[in-house]
Amino acid sequence: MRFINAKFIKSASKKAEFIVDELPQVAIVGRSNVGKSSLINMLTNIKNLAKTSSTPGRTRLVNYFNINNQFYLVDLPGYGFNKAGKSTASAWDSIMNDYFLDNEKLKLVLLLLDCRHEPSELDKQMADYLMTNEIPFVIVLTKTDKISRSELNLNKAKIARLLRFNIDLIVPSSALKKQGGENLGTIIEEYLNR
Ligand SMILES: Nc1nc2c(ncn2[C@@H]2O[C@H](COP(=O)(O)OP(=O)(O)O)[C@@H](O)[C@H]2O)c(=O)[nH]1
Ligand SMILES: [Mg+2]
Repeated sequence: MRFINAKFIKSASKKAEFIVDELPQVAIVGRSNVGKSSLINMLTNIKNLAKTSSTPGRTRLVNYFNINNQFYLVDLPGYGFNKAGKSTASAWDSIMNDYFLDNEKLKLVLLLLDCRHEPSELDKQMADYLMTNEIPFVIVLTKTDKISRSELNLNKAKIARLLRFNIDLIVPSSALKKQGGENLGTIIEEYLNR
């Protein structure tokens, strides 16, 4: 699938503002600064569709992008920060629970991890939460332009082992080099058609 027609629809700050309609949803989660907005911009090939930032954690918004009138790509708040932008020990934030639980339109979650680092406690909480709640997800490794191919392979295997996650469902990506988009398109299409 190519993301031919992408449009920002709205930001929601609470459950009452969430979009509930006939279109399925694919959500993106990960800690602040991992590269969520950059991935959206890469996938849609629109430079500033999602705002990127080097100062994490200020906004707690759920951002909806309509893709091809086929589904919503949903940018969730980066975890590890509360509403005031202070760091917290929990990935949890009521807006995330509200979004995830009983969301019949949610077909797939992309859990983003920086390819350079071991998953943090918060990343593990996030993966556990998705598994416990039987929410389908794949892991997307971001910023692969920052390490060598051999390092990437080592880190990928390590992340799979630490999170007990199928290594075949770990997708490397680089927004800078525009890599990984085709793979993700194929995976998203597959989950939308389930
Ligand atoms: N080198 C490199 N930098 C990236 C990549 N993706 C994101 N970044 C940078 O990482 C920072 C955070 O990115 P952003 O997309 O705003 O992360 P978000 O907070 O998860 O939405 C920005 O400075 C981006 O330019 C990538 O693939 N390669
Ligand atoms: Mg962002």
